Amino acid sequence: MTEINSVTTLTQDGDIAIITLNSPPVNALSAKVREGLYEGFKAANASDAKATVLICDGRTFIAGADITEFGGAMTGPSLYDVQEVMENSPKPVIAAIHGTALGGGLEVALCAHYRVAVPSARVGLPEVALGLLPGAGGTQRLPRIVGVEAALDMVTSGRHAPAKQALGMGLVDELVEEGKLLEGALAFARKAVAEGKPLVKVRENNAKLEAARGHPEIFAEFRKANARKFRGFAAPEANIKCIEAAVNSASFEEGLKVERKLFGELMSGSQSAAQRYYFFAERQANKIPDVPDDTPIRPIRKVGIIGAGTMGGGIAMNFANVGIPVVIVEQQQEALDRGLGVIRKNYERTASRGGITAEQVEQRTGLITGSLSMEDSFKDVDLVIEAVFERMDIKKDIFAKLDAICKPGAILATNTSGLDIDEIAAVTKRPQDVIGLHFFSPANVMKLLEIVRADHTAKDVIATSMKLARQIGKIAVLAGVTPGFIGNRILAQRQREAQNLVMDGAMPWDVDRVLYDFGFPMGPFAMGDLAGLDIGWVKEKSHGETIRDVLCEMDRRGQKTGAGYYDYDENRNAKPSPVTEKIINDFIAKSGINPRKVGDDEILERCIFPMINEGVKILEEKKAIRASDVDVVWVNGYGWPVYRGGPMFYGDLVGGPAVVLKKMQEFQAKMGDQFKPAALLEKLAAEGKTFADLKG
Ligand code: T1G
Repeated sequence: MTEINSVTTLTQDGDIAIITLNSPPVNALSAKVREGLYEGFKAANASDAKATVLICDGRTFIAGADITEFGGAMTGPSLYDVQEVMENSPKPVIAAIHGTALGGGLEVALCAHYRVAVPSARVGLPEVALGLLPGAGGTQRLPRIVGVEAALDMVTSGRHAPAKQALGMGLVDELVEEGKLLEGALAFARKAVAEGKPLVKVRENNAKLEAARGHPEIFAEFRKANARKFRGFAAPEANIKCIEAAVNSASFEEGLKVERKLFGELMSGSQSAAQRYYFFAERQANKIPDVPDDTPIRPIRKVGIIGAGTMGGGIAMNFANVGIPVVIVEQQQEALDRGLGVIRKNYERTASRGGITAEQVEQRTGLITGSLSMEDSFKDVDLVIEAVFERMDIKKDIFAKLDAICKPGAILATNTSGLDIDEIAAVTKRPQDVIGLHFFSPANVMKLLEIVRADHTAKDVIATSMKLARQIGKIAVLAGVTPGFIGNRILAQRQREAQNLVMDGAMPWDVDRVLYDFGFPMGPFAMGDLAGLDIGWVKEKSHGETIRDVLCEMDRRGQKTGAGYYDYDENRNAKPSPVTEKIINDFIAKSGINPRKVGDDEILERCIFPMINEGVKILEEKKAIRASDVDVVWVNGYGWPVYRGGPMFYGDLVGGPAVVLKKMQEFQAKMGDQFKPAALLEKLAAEGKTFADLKG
């Protein structure tokens, strides 16, 4: 065995050379790994071996370039150098893939002459998720193997294709037995030598490109079909342009030049900086400083849910989806039947779209049972999640009962979206077992889970909840007990200003347009119309005190009544409403305010900057662990465009605490203390710090 460097060894099995990488956690293409590959292949090429196998130790094949090195000075051999010494090897090179061959990892594998994989492996070019594109020939080699349409899908979706599918697309040449990757790769190498298999250089396969040449409609249709999905993002279009260049360029090198140019542009842009920041922010959110990774986990084998409404039903599906049985308790049979019926319909709809099989529908609905009695059903559950009306008295009554019914060690969770969990926990004799699990509607779809730590919540309850969140496919963020926790508390700032902007003269559709153009899926007024303006509205108590009251009194309750802030046509397309405009103007006139022209910049800053300021307050009060957690909440739970990183990252993008402070002070002077800067914001500005430095 030759140790090429600290992460690479070269061994030989008979007449086959084996280059093994071992650079945890994911064999990313760091300078060390590139050096090991380059020197390893030079040595193998010069040896008497008849073929070379590239394989990785640890949990995965190369999962891409080392993102932590981006923006730093490049040292040692480049990825191109590595690819050249592989592709031009005088003997067959076989890449042996397990785990995930992603990004630069797949681009390296595409420079091997052959690829074998275990069935559990996945391959993909997910650079678009980092606001980038495959910058090591991936956009030029991939379409040469899988064709233009499949390549467009893979580089713009960033999806990880299962090995079996990759085999079907020609990305992998053979599947070998699970757990026997090296043996399978060596056998393939020996067969290649024995049969004198050609040294296939993907870069020379032009057939699939020629088939697409002269068919620009392929790209036009793809752009049209995905315009809505790619809205605001720079990377997808750059990826498409690279595939187009692969088809239209006279040579591989020419296409590679286009790829390199567009890669550089994306890499130096703010969108990729935001998306790379976000990649690590999501992984940081898992880490709770005072809850070590080895904190014991309570087993969750059975879950109880109180309430079969929209939230309860959606929450139940998350557990059934991963094979955990759930019992839902309701007060009336009719409500229970309705709730279980909605769950089945949701699964059947997913099955009708090919998302799951009919058998899985039966399997999952079979795991969800109903009951009218907590006493009968909750004695043996490991976790109960209460998902009933947002009324403190009801929740306290339920938790007092749960305290008496549930076994010792059961976790008692509430899905409240902002009530005081310490007050709820105080009605039990086991506040250490009480925690907030705040799901977002639709709970079976939305990725975010705000896990709320109350004063007495035990560390193993937190650790168990964080782990369970990953198990059910959620991105969890830990929050402290404060009204509205992280997400809703910040949302209240934007909602308040949206309403105030209308009172100052902006129309609802102006505010919505600015936030839509900023990148949100929709603005607050369109969102209100979608959800229904009468949520929490009580007809008997309504006396036209707010614009919403007036709209509801006129039965303009949103999309469901064909009118709300907007007027809706039969296809629910919204258009600004002269009726609403008159209601607003009358309302303003009555309130004695002089309306004025409100510019787009003011709309944006008045909606966004108070959100950043509130994020600072939440960290100041230690209700969040780090600034990036606030961003993970908003990107995953409230539609903040990931290519702007999140409210705190955006704060740094627009110039940092000093800029946000100055604007808040301007607004405070003009409009009042609702814009009062957080003390910590003043401190950050004074110390020249950034929001990214902020820790709770
Ligand atoms: N670079 C550096 N660190 C990485 C990394 C990477 N590419 N991928 C993962 N990590 C770290 C991660 O931060 C975490 O660290 C640990 O590994 C485990 O990750 C030229 C330009 C591979 C599917 O986009 O999608 O190649 O928190 O918690 O859930 O064209 O990580 O433990 O300290 O996510 O099992 C393209 C990114 C790069 C793949 C594993 N590649 N990674 O998921 O573990 S750009 C990617 C993933 C590129 C070229 C271009 C996932 C995973 P820590 P994890 P996981």
